[in-house]
Amino acid sequence: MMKGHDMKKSDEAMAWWREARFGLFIHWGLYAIPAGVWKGVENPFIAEWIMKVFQIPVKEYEQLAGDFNPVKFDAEEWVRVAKEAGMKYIVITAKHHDGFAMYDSKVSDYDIVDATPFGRDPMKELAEACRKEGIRLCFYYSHVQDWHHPDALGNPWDYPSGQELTVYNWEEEKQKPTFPRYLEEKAKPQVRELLTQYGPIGLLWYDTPYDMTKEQSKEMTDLVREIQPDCIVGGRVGNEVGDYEEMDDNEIPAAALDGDWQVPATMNDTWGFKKNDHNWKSTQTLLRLLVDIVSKGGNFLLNVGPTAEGLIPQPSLERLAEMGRWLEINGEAIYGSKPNPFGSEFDWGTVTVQSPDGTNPARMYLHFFDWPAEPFVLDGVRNKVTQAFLLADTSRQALNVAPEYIENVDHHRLTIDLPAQAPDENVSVVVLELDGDVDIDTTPAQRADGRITLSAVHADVHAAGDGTGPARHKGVVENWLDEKDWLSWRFKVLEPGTFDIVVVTAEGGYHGESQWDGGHEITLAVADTKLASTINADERVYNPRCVYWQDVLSNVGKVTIKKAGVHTLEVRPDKIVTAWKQGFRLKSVKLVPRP
Ligand code: FHN
Repeated sequence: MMKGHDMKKSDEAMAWWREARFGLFIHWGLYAIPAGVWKGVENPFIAEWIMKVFQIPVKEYEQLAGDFNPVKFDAEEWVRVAKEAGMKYIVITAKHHDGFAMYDSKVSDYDIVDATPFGRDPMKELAEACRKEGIRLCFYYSHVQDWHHPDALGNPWDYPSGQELTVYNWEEEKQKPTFPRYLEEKAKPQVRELLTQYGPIGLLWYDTPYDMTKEQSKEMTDLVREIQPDCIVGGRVGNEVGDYEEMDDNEIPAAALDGDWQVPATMNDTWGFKKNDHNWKSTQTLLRLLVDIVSKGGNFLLNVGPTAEGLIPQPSLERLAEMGRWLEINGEAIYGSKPNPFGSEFDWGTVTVQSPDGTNPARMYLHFFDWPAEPFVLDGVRNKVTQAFLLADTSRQALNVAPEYIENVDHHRLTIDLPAQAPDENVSVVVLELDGDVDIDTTPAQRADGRITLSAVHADVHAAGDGTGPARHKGVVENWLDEKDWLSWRFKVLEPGTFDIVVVTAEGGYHGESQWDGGHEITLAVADTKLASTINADERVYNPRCVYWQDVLSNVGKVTIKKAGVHTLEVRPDKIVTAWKQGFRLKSVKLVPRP
């Protein structure tokens, strides 16, 4: 049995978080005053980084505290907004990288109670409001970067460290020998305050671990374990010693993943308030992100950046209210749900599941982003469907479901008759009640429209090289650096014919920056045909599930498959290009029938 920090949270301690699925992130601090503009110059980066972007000296940035008076702040109102949005927890910046404590700290006077005319402790007010409303309060704490502290990371303009740093090269930022002093004198005592002054805290959300040693990450985890054993430790404590995995900002994995994980996401392109950022995602986009993340087994932590007056921006309020209205009707398909049992993404939407609890049969929820014009065909469900209806339809009018078994390829297919009109313009949910627990055949199969998608999650990975990779990570195969490694899929062909083959690779990056490697040379083998090609960006397709990064399509050639049945497709690289260290990041191979 593992001990201390090596022991992940029990299922019992994670239960509320798995049930919750949707939380509110709040980035609020002194940076809300400049709101993205410093001395008339626009900050091209996220609002809360303004001090670093303009290398504002500590003495000058500190002056902002004297002007911080968010008299319109109303903790009860913020909690009401979260609750009405259908959110179950709030994570708020108790201290961001600028080092300013947004609560009453005895460790440093650089805090909202001692240094501002406001003089109130918003965390205390939020803790009370959350308790009343049954919302879990959680704290964000920047445990490595503190631009106000001479020993912490991130501020070489006031406290030179000998490193030549630009704003954006944080991956290369290294601890100074005095860093442990910051941990002992500020970070740990402040985390202790946060865990002792505000009652039970749901989650401690550390950030930007940089080059924390494993021992240091464990110390920050142990601190939480010691004071509030039930408090979940966020994945960005570093070195994988948190209780769940935090995805990169706005990054959504390409498939359902095992384990607990979360996506922190912006509503526009900033976390802290930026007066000139009007690039708001629509409610539809946000709802689809929520549904998609939950269907892959994750939590969605959606951000707002309140103003220096203490108000959540109106566009955020509108979107949250609309999401709440959708959840009021469709929440059954979200809260505590299990991930898409098919594993990979569908073009039309996605799937969540509620499993039997002994009395109820399993329910499968089909979340439609695109409402089908024709009867909808779902492949691979071995269960009998006992009932089908629209979740939004309170009369529970039955939908007709016709099952079919295609014997020669051992394939199950359901055809569902749907009304002409989608019940919801954003996401419409169809409920399939099953005869028992979900029983899905995940062997990739040709769909009714003739297409075949072979996803990375369903590939057999052959680590024939030095044995270190490639690895399935975040729903793609990545870290594919060794040309001896290869992938294969077995898949069912129902209607033989000629297919165009397209290899889909995935972009990565930070805040929309594209990191994508092309130029890999591969040989693809299927049905006695071998196709040699180079992975190029023949087409880039907007990926609504991962707004900031595109799917990059590369045409490989065509193949004729003459017989129905189970076939195999192999992808073997001849040359891999590795500019971004991730090498060949393969999401899927698509076979598209020729007309
Ligand atoms: O640098 C921070 C950033 O300001 C923001 O707080 C995000 C939220 O996930 N975390 C860091 C970057 O990943």
